[in-house]
Amino acid sequence: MTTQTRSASSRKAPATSKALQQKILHHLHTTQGTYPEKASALAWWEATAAAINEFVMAGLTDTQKTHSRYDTRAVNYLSMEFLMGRLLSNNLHNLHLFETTDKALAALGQNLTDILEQEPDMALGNGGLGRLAACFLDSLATLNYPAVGYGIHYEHGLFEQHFRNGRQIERPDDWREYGNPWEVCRPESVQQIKLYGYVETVYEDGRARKVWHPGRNIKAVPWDIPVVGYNGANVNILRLWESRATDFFDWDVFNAGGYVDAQIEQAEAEAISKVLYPNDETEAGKELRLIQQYFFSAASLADIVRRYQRAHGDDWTQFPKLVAIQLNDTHPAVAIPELMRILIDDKDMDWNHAWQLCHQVFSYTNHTLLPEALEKWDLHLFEKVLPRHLELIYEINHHFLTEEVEQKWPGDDGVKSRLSIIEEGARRMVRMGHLSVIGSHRVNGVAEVHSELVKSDLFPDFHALWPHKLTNVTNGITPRRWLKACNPRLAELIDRHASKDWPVRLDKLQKLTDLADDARFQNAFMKIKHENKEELADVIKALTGIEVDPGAIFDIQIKRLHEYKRQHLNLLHILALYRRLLENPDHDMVPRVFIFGAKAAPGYRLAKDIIFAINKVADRINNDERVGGKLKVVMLPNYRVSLAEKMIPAADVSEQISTAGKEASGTGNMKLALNGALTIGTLDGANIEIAEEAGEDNVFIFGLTVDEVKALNSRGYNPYDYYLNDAELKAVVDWLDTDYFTPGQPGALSSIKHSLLDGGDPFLVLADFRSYAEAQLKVDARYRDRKAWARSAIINTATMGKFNSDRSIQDYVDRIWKLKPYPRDNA
Ligand code: 6GP
Repeated sequence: MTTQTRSASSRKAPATSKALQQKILHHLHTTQGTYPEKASALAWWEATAAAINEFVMAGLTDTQKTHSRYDTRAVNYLSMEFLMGRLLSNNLHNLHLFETTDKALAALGQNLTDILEQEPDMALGNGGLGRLAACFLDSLATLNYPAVGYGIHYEHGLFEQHFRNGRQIERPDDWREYGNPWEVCRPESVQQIKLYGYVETVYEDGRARKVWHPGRNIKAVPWDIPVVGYNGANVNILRLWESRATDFFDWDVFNAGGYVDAQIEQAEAEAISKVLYPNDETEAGKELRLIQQYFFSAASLADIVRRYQRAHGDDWTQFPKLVAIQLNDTHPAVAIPELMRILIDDKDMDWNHAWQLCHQVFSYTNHTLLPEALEKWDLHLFEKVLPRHLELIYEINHHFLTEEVEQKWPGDDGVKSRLSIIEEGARRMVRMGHLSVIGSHRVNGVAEVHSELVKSDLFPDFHALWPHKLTNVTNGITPRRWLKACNPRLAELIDRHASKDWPVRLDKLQKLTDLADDARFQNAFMKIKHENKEELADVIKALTGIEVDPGAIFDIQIKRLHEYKRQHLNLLHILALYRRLLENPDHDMVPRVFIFGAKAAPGYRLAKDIIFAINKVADRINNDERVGGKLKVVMLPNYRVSLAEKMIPAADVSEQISTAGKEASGTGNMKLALNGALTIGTLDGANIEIAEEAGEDNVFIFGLTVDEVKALNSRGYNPYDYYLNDAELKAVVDWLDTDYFTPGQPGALSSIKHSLLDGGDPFLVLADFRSYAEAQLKVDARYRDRKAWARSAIINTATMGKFNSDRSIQDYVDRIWKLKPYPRDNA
C-alpha cells in the first residue's frame, strides 16, 4: 500500500461530460420528478448534487470498507462547530469534476456558477474554530487518514444577518429547510443519552457499584455528511447528532388528556440540537449549552465504543492503539468523565485501568486565551444535569491532587487550589480547561506565540508539572477551497508556472518567488487581481447598492466582530482619512475602499454598536461628494464562508489588527495572504509566522508587541495619555459624540468613545492608533509603486506553503495522533 497522496495530474475525472449530462438528467427526472423546461434552479442544483453523490457515495463505501478491513487507527475529532460552507463546488473540485460538470450543464442550457449559488451554506459554526475543523476534515481525507468528525446536527446554524437602519438584526438560518442532498441518516446507529436523575450506590459481591438513574432519556440520531478528499482520495465521515424525544410521541400521556405535556417533552428533547449558540469565544454558561455538549460527546463516545467493540469485544488492550480523540477546545471536555463512566460503570473496569486508557486516548486543542471563553460550569448546575459525572470529576481531581500534585509540590495548598478542577469561591465551579489538560496526553495551542502563552500565562503550573504535555500546532487552511476553488484565475496561472500538484504541495508555490520581478508575470498576476476586484465590485453593488472603483485599493477586514479584533481601530483610521480629505480636498492618497464583513453575537452590545457605527460612517462618506471618490466604506451583510470566497480573491490589503496576545492564530490572515493580499497587522497569532515566511518587507507590521502590551498594562495604561496628545486621534474620537454620522441623534455612537476612554480601552486601540496610521501610509506608498506592490503580492502567494492545513494535520499526526494513511482499496 502506498502512503503517498497521488499527484494531481495522475487523476482524471471519473466521468465524461456526456455521461454526467445523462446522470444529471436522470436525477432531474427520477429524484426531482421534473424536466428541463420546468425545473427551477434549485431542482437543477439538487439533480447535479445527486449525480455527483454517486461518485461520493462509492468513495465513501470503499473508504469505510478499507478502514474496517485493516482495522485502522482513527482520530475522532469532537467539535461543537463545523463551518463547512457549500459542498457542491468543493466536491466537484476534489473529484476533478468541475470542468466536466460545467460542460455537462452548459449542454443542458444551465450555468454552473448560478447553480452553485443555490446551495445554502452549512453554517454550523461561528468563526475560526469551526472553519478550522472544516479545513482539517478536508486535509484528513486528502491525506488518507482515517478520521471521523463528530458534532451537532443543528437545525439552525449561525443566524442570518440583515441591517435595518444600519443596525444588525438576526434572522434564523434554515440551511436544511428543503432537505439537504449530502446527508444520510443512519437510524441503525441511534444512541440513547441520559440526563439528570440521581446516582445510587449498590453493593454486589462486597463491592460498591454506582448506578445512575437518569431523569430523562434522549435519542441521538446520526446524520452522515461525506467528506471528499482531494483527488477523490478517501471519503471520510462527518457524523452530526440530532436530538429527538425517545418515545417520539407519548400516546399514553396524550390519551390521558395531557396533550400539551406530550408535546412539551418532545419539544424539550428537540431543543437540544435546535440552534447553534451564536457566541464566538464567550462561554454561554447555560443549562442547554451544557446539555448540548454532553449530548454530542456522549453520543460520539457511545459510537466510538460500539465501533471498537464490534471488532474487539471486551478486549480493551487495543483501544488506545486504535482510538484517538481530539477535543476541539473545551466544549467536548465532558467526554473525559463520560469515557470513565462507560468503562467503570458499564464495562466494569477498575479505576486505574480506565484512567490509563482514557488518558492515552484524549488530546485537547486550546483556541483562545480570552478569559470570557474559558469554560467553567456552576457546580450545582453540573450536578443537576450530570450527577454521575460530577462524582467522577471529584475522583479524577482527588487522584490528580493527591498523587501528582502532592508529589511534585508536597504540602503546597496554593498550587493545589490553582490546579484543582474545582474552583472554590462563593459559587463553586468546574473548570473545563483544567479537566481537559489533566485528561489529555497532549495539549496544543494554534500558533507559536499562542502556544508559548498557553505555557507561560494560561497553564504555567501544568507546564511545570508536565513539561512535555504542552505543544504547538500552527493552524492551516485548505488550499483546495481557499485558492483552487475560490480563485480559479489565479489557480490557473499558478498551474502554468508552478508544479501542478500545488493543491496538495503548497510549498511548491515557492517557485513563484523567481517570477516576483518578472514584468509579464506581475502583469498577469495583477490583471487577475483586478478582474477579481471587478467581480467583487458587482457583488457589492448587488448587495448594498454602493458603487466602488476596482482601481482603488481593496482593503478588507473579515472576521467576527470583537473588541479584541479591533474593527474600531480600522474605523478610527477611516475617520482620520475622511477628516484629512475634508480639511484638504487635494489630500494625496490612493483611492481606497474599506470593506468589512462581520457578525456580532446578538447579545454583545458594543460589537453591535461598532457595526452600526461602520454602517453610519459608510453612509456619510459614500454620499459625500467632497471626498472625490477617494474613500468608500462598505459593510457587506451576512458575512459567511460563501461570501468570504468572493471577497478573499479580491483583496489588496488584509487587516489583521488584533491587540498582540489576543488572537490565538487567525486563519483569515492565511487565506488573504495566499490570495496575494498584503497584511497590515500586529505581531499577534499567526501574523508572526506569516511575516517570517513572506519576509517583513512584504507585510506591514505595526503596534505594540506581546511584551510591550504586558509592560504597558502592568505600568498602568491610561488611554487619555494618547487621546490628549494626538490631536487627530482626539478629533476623530470626539467626532463619535456628535450627530455628524447620525443626523438628529447625537450620542448614537458614543458607546464606542466611552469604551475607549472611561471604559479604559481594554484592547489598547488608542495606544496603537498612531502606529497603525503610519503603517497605512506605507501601504499607500507601496501601492503607488505598482511593481513593488505586485512583487510583494506575488511573494505573499508564493510563501504561504506552510499554512496548508495538510501540514497542520501532518503535525497533529506526528506529534499527537500517530496515524497511518490508508488509501482506499479500489481507488
Ligand atoms: C479561534 C481563535 O480566536 C483564532 O485566532 C483561531 O485562528 C481559531 O480559533 C482557530 O484556531 N477561537 C475560536 O473561534 C473560539 O471560539 C474558543 O475559541
